[in-house]
Parts: sequence; C-alpha cells; structure tokens
Amino acid sequence: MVMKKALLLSLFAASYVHSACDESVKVESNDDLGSVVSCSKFKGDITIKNTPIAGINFGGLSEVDGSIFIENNKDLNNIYLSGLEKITGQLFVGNNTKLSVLNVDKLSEVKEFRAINNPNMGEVTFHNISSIETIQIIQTSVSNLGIVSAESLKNIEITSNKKLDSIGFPNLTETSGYVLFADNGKNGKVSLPELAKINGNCSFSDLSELDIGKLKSVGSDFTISANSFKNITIRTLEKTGKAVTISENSALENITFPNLTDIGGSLNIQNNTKMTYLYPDSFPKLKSISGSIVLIGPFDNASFTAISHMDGSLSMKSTGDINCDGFKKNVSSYIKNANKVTCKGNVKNNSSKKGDKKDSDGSSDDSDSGANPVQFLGLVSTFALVAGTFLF
Ligand SMILES: *[C@@H]1O[C@H](CO)[C@@H](O)[C@H](O)[C@H]1NC(C)=O
Ligand SMILES: *[C@@H]1O[C@H](CO)[C@@H](O)[C@H](O)[C@H]1NC(C)=O
Ligand SMILES: *[C@@H]1O[C@H](CO)[C@@H](O)[C@H](O)[C@H]1NC(C)=O
Ligand SMILES: *[C@@H]1O[C@H](CO)[C@@H](O)[C@H](O)[C@H]1NC(C)=O
Ligand SMILES: *[C@@H]1O[C@H](CO)[C@@H](O)[C@H](O)[C@H]1NC(C)=O
Ligand SMILES: *[C@@H]1O[C@H](CO)[C@@H](O)[C@H](O)[C@H]1NC(C)=O
Ligand SMILES: *[C@@H]1O[C@H](CO)[C@@H](O)[C@H](O)[C@H]1NC(C)=O
Ligand SMILES: *[C@@H]1O[C@H](CO)[C@@H](O)[C@H](O)[C@H]1NC(C)=O
Ligand SMILES: *[C@@H]1O[C@H](CO)[C@@H](O)[C@H](O)[C@H]1NC(C)=O
Ligand SMILES: *[C@@H]1O[C@H](CO)[C@@H](O)[C@H](O)[C@H]1NC(C)=O
Ligand SMILES: *[C@@H]1O[C@H](CO)[C@@H](O)[C@H](O)[C@H]1NC(C)=O
Ligand SMILES: CC(=O)N[C@H]1CO[C@H](CO)[C@@H](O)[C@@H]1O
Repeated sequence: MVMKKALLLSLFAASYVHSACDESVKVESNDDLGSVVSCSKFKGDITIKNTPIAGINFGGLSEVDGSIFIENNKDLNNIYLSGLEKITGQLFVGNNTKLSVLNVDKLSEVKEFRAINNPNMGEVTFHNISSIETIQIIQTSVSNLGIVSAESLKNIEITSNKKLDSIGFPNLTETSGYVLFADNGKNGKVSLPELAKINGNCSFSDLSELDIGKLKSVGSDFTISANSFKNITIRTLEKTGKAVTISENSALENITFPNLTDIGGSLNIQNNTKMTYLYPDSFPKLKSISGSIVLIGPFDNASFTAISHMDGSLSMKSTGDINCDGFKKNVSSYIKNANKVTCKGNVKNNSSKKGDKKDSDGSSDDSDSGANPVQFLGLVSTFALVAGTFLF
C-alpha cells in the first residue's frame, strides 16, 4: 500500500519523490521499481526478493545509505546499477538462477559485496572498488573481475566460479578475517602480491599459480591443497596462529618456507603424490610447533633441523620405502624424546576404514609392533606383512 502510494506520488508529483527515497522499500512487482528509479540517492534498504521481475535498472542511483538485497528472483535476467558509486551496507545478489549480468560499472565503495549462487551470472562489471570490507563471489560463471584496489579487507571468499581463472588484489596488504579461494577456473591464478598479514584463516585450493610473496603472518589455519603447481616458496612467512596443512597437491615436489619459525598448531603435509622429500632447506628455521607433525605421502626422507619445541608428536607414514632408522636417527638429534617420533614405510596411501581420520598422536609407542599398526593405518593386515620386513 505504502509503496503503491509512493509510486503514484513519484509519478505525478515530483516534489514528493524525495521522501520516497528516504525509506526502505520491498519491491514485489515491476510497478514497485518506480519507487527507486527516480532516486539518485537512497536512504534505507532496497529488497527485491521472490519477485517475477525480469530486469532491474536503477541507472540513476548513485548512492545508497543502506543495503540492497536481490534474492530468489527466478526470472531475473539482468541488473543495472550502472551509476551506483557507493553503498554503505551490503550489495547482496543471491539465488537468481537466470541472472546473467550484474552491472555495477561505477561501484567504488561498498561494505559487503556478496554474489552467491547465481549460476548463469557471466558478468559482474565493476572497474575499481577502492573501499570494501567483505567480498564473496560464489557459484557464478564470471570469467573475470575488475580491480579491487583496497589495501585492507575483512573477508575474501571466491569459490566455485568455474570460469574464473585469474584473481588479483593488487593493493591488499592485510585482512582482518579470512581468505578463501577454491574451485574456480582450471587454470586458476591468485595474485596477492602485497598481502603481508591475514588475521583469520586462509585456504588456497585448485590453483595453478599463487603469488603470496610478501605474506608474513597468518592468524589462524593456513591451508594449501589440491593445487597443480610444482613448488611453493614463501620466503617471508614467519608464523601461523594455528595449523599449516599442505595436502593433495598432485604435482608439488618442493616446498620452501625459509623464514617460518612458529606454527601455532599442527603441521600436516599429506597426500602430495609427488613429494618425496622435505629438504633441509624446506623448513630451515622452524623451531616451535604447538601441535604435531603428520607426514603422509611418498617420502624418502624429511628433515627439520631447527625444531626445539614440539607439543605433539612427529609421525611419518611413507607410502614409499623410507629408511625409518635413518630418519629417526637424524630426527633424534633435535627431537630428544624418541617416544614422540613414529615412522612407517610402505604405508598404503588410502585408508579403507572410516573413522581413522583423526589421527592418533597417542603414538608414544614408537617401536610399536603388533598393537599399533591398525590404528595407525586404518588398514592393516597386509600392511603388517609388507611393512614388517622393513620395520621390525
Ligand atoms: C538459495 O535457495 C536455497 C534453496 O532454495 C536456500 O537453501 C538458500 O538459503 C538460498 N540462498 C540464498 C543466498 O538465498
Ligand atoms: C582505483 O581507485 C583508487 C581510489 O580512487 C585510485 O587511487 C586508484 O588509482 C585506482 N586504481 C586504478 C587501477 O584505477
Ligand atoms: C595499486 O596497485 C597498482 C598495481 O601495482 C598500482 O599501479 C596502483 O597505484 C596501486 N593503487 C593504490 C591506490 O595504491
Ligand atoms: C616456483 O618456483 C619458481 C621458480 O623458483 C617461482 O618463480 C614460483 O613463484 C614458484 N611457485 C610458487 C607457487 O611458489
Ligand atoms: C626472510 O625474510 C626477510 C624479510 O622479511 C628477507 O629479507 C629474507 O631474505 C628472508 N629469508 C630468506 C631465506 O629468504
Ligand atoms: C626447492 O626450492 C628452493 C626454492 O625455490 C630451491 O632453492 C631448491 O633448490 C629447491 N630444491 C630442489 C631439490 O629442487
Ligand atoms: C595412491 O596411490 C595411487 C597409486 O599408487 C595413486 O594413483 C593415487 O593418486 C594415490 N592417492 C593418494 C591420495 O595419494
Ligand atoms: C635422511 O636425511 C638425513 C638428513 O639429511 C640424513 O642424515 C639421513 O641419513 C637420511 N636418511 C636416509 C635414509 O637417507
Ligand atoms: C640430520 O640432518 C641434517 C640435515 O641434513 C644434518 O645437518 C645433520 O647432521 C643430521 N644429523 C644426524 C645426527 O644425522
Ligand atoms: C585408493 O583410492 C583409489 C581412488 O581414490 C582407489 O582407486 C584405490 O583402489 C584405493 N586403493 C586402496 C589400496 O584402497
Ligand atoms: C591423506 O590421506 C589419508 C589416507 O587416505 C587420510 O586419512 C587423510 O585424511 C588425508 N589427509 C588430508 C589432509 O587430506
Ligand atoms: C578453510 C577454513 O577453515 N575456512 C574457515 C575460515 O574461517 C571462516 C570464519 O570463521 C570459516 O567460515 C571458514 O569455514
């Protein structure tokens, strides 16, 4: 009712327009769009949800002091917010299954930019967003994004955009929250050349290139998984607040963290099918680990010479034929408590048993024989036969 009235007023009496641009609207039909079309500035929220609308064009709108929610509009093809420069709240565009174009050509300031589950959205046209807290681009078909020139953000989540190959934040130096890239284009490249500090967790997956060449610290978990690059070198990283996990990178051979001294959780290097060594210069300065080290993969050897403090245990499960005696002898030069170290060779690389995901670090029994392999491996009898010759 109120909106209908506002529309009529805006159509027949321009002087009333101002007040209509001052209160939140819920758009339910094409007619209701009129209450926003005539505004250049808008104060309040604009909600367009569960409508049959096919196109939205608020070309004259330049500023919104509030948020815009465009959600679950099954016939919506395009959104033109082509004059919008600033929005103090969020721009949320979600679950519009036919949507192909989101035009935000002039957008430069937005608090949260969230485009989620618009599977046919091929175009999101911003050129240069210079101020933003959170960006989430999830399940779209965009093939490129404009520049985000902001130097700090809260959260970044760019996932499941199968056509998006190249993503960069050229000026970003710090995030107060998390950073998550996964499941984008096959040749995914992520470039964060200035990023020095991530306060939350961060996870990089399914990439062919990654540039985080200035990263110094990660506040929480740091994960690098399922990427296709051969080596990863992060010269500047000094510490992480929680675990470091490097897993399922099918081509990865060499990792180098020359400056990493402290890991505030566990170090998991697992299921990287080409990684046969951790070289003495892979983690040359790593001295303190607040959790365990769990190594699974075709390791021939691994070396951590600087460790002086490890709260958990070190467990090596090699799918190759590592010489456990040599490994343990070397490791015992810096990990004094031999009970903390376990090593197995010729471990089958996948476990057939559910529920052994959480790996025991109750592995204090180093020279374990009969008792432990089951829990150790999840797989068992064949193991004892095969590996027995090497270990016992
Ligand atoms: C999208 O729709 C699904 C199911 O219809 C619903 O569970 C989900 O919350 C919706 N997401 C958004 C962002 O509206
Ligand atoms: C992006 O916008 C910011 C702020 O207006 C400006 O300083 C910067 O030069 C712009 N970057 C590009 C590449 O246009
Ligand atoms: C952002 O980085 C680009 C590329 O390095 C640079 O040309 C530009 O001046 C930077 N912009 C700001 C605002 O720092
Ligand atoms: C792999 O090594 C090359 C050459 O040393 C380097 O240019 C590249 O950045 C490294 N890749 C990663 C992901 O660190
Ligand atoms: C460690 O980081 C500093 C700068 O933070 C850098 O100058 C130095 O080269 C790094 N060390 C190595 C071995 O790369
Ligand atoms: C591993 O990568 C580091 C850094 O790029 C390099 O110095 C070292 O030679 C590489 N080691 C091997 C065995 O390729
Ligand atoms: C396990 O080993 C097989 C061949 O031995 C290999 O094809 C497969 O990728 C490996 N899987 C993992 C998770 O390491
Ligand atoms: C493993 O590497 C360490 C350190 O490089 C070395 O002392 C040890 O002999 C090696 N073990 C084997 C079996 O190669
Ligand atoms: C262990 O390996 C390191 C790195 O290669 C080496 O410097 C050290 O001498 C080895 N220690 C023993 C006891 O084998
Ligand atoms: C390991 O997993 C792969 C597929 O993930 C499967 O093909 C293979 O048979 C499994 N091997 C064992 C020993 O379970
Ligand atoms: C590595 O593979 C083992 C055996 O399949 C599995 O238990 C473990 O969870 C995997 N680790 C990671 C980090 O994916
Ligand atoms: C990979 C991962 O653990 N991501 C988490 C990072 O932190 C945010 C916020 O707490 C979570 O939502 C993510 O799932």
